[in-house]
Amino acid sequence: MENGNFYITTPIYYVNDRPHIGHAYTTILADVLARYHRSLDIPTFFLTGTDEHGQKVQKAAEKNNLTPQAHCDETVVRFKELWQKLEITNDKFIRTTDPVHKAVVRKILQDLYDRDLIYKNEYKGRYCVHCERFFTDKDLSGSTVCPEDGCGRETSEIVESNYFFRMSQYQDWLIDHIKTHPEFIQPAFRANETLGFLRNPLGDLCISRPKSRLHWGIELPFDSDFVCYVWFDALINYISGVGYGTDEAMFKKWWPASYHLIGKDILTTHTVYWPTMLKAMGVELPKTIFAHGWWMIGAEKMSKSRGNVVNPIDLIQTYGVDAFRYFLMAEMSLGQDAVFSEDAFINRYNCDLANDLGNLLSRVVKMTLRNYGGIIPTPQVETDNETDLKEIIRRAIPEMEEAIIGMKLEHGIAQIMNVVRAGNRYLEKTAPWTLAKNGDVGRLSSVLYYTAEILRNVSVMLYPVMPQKMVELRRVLGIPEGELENCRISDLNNKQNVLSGLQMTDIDALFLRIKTEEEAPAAAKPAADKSAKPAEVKAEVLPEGIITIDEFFKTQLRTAKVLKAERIEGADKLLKLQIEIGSEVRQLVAGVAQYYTPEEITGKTIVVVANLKPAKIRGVESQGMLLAAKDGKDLKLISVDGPFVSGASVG
Ligand code: ME8
Repeated sequence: MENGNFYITTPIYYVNDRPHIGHAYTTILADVLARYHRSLDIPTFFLTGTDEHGQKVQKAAEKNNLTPQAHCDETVVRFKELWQKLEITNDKFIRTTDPVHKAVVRKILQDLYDRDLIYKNEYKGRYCVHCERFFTDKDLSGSTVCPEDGCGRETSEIVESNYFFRMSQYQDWLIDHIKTHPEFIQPAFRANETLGFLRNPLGDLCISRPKSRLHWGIELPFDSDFVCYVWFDALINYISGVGYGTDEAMFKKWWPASYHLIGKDILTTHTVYWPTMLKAMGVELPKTIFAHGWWMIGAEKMSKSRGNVVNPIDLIQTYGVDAFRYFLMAEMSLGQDAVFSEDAFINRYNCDLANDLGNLLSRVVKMTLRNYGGIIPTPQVETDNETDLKEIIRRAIPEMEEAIIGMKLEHGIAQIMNVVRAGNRYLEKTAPWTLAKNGDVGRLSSVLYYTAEILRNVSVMLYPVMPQKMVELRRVLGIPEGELENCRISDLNNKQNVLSGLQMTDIDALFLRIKTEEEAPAAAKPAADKSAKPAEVKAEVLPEGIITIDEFFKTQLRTAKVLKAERIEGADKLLKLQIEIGSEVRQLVAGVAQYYTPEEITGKTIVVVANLKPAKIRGVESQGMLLAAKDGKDLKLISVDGPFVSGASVG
């Protein structure tokens, strides 16, 4: 954000494919990041679009008896409609068949040709039609099948004249740029992959296709017998989409891009072809190319060619748009692969959304309706409980900002869910139902007010992830219509006591709990969205003692930092610990006093079960359990290998 602005892009997807969860993921991720930046008052531009030239489109159009353009016009709708359903807020949708884009590509080609950075030569090599890539003998290492990850199709030998971009001359410069700009390729291990690729001599890049073989592309301005290679054309969308060559003021405003979000499958094109192309054009490089991992089905990448894709529309219809967005964002650790399963989806939905968030809202609404006719009271008597709670909320805001800027979105979301859980514990602890029974309106007013205040803060912080549901939640809190979508994180700290006097409305459930077959074996489980069909969840019979991965993940393991430890009088095996889990501070009682002194354990980063029902141990409340390995008389705490944040998920 050198110019103070935030410009984010997704890959432009092949218009031929039907969008699946993988495409939806990158686009939702870009949308969530764009929305967060807007909510921090940072001028933001978000570009997505479709890649429409090349052999695959030409072939598909021929098969359907359509011109390639008519075929693209028909298929692009799949993406546009899905993005609309998913509430994607892109500022522009670029198609590589847009006349403006085509003109920019031709201008760039002509300029590079005029400066002898593009030349003609005869080419002999093997070609993969599917990937539209040439491969040298070295790339193929003796084989004839396409080496692209997940492809493996037979390549064919080709001899033809073509135009080449002098990419090889930028090899040393590129290596140096990557080494001196650690933020350029993220996560860092992906930079190492590109550097590994650059250990071999970099060849020049074939940037043309003879029309005799492929006519569906942008014609080279200096030779009408050829069209431009689809990747050379496609990458240019990132600059043509923000005014390069047509609107200098716009280009200056948004370029260099803050993030090109991509999947790890297209790392080389983005971290080798694209920077060298920009260098040749004399254009600054994007600040960061961020390659996320893959959604997998079992051990395989989800992809159309493997025939294992999950259609986002089915999930949206069954569980709703926001639950789908939430799951994708919360489940994948940015940069790593993640396995998709409907069981994991339901599990997360039930734990986080129906139980934690939904229950907190239902409880406060019911209590406020019963005791105040739904009008949120003004807090009267405050205690340490409120001070602690306010502190939890206050700390969550910068932590969320940090998570966004550090591209640790799932961590930021986990922190917000910790705030929600702290809200539920606050209700348990302060027991407003007892306060109401005893007529303690001084305390009751505060408890209901601050629970609503947690929900208001959560609604702002989760709005970028679940825009529809957070608006619904805000409507229930009585926030005026005009302010329902006014969810600016930058305003959160400034707005205090805004809820008193607002009229809450009743709600059945913000997220209806989904019953799994284990809970209701004979009955079909109700769908989250009343109008939608229930999803299939099949109970699997497992050998005794074996659990599924989803059962394992019901246990929420988190890193925690021990802030303070003390002995418990009369219990020589127990220590009372104050631990920090992300933004939350909890008390834990642990049977480790014979192995660790309070001084030894303080400061350690340990692993705890974070979703254990609180229990009283020797009259002292314990909100969770730490993990330790025990062998006879020896006990050692389970910890992480080196310094680490608290609140991170373990698993
Ligand atoms: O490569 N998991 O387009 P494409 C996660 N047109 N993300 C996935 C995924 C999966 N299983 N499958 C696909 C192209 N994606 C070119 C791009 S850009 C100048 C040209 C996402 O339709 C991910 O972002 O094959 C991946 O990089 C992209 O879709 C590939 O989309």
